[in-house]
Amino acid sequence: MTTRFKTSIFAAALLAGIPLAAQAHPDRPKLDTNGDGSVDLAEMQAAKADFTVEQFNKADTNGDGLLSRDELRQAHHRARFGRLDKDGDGGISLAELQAVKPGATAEHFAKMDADGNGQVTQEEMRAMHQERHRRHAERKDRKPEEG
Ligand SMILES: [Ca+2]
Ligand SMILES: [Ca+2]
Ligand SMILES: [Ca+2]
Repeated sequence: MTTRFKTSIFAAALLAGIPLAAQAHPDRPKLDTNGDGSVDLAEMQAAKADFTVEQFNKADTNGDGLLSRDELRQAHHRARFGRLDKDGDGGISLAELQAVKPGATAEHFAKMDADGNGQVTQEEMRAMHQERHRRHAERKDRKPEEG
């Protein structure tokens, strides 16, 4: 039951991150309609009619015909990265970042660009997200109750 609940939450995050039409109902997003913990192509297309087999296969990294939560999350990150990486060279330059986030400064960029080569890779972006999640969790741990 818990897993199923988490999958729904996760589906919400995934759909929210994909700027295409045909999103599931925002109050009860449900990709995994048969509740087996994974999402197959039919379930994906039920939620997003324009989702292609090609997209599915790309997301299905282990090729078992199902998208696990992990695979969905990775697909989500990839999609996000792909939107930023306009020239598709596998790295996000400051200009590419600013094209999407005009408020982003060189300082922001430097924080993401861990190895300082002027390109933020998917790996660097993922590391940054993980770090942010971790710090967020730590902060919550440190202040169990306040106010
Ligand atoms: Ca799979
Ligand atoms: Ca690029
Ligand atoms: Ca870099």
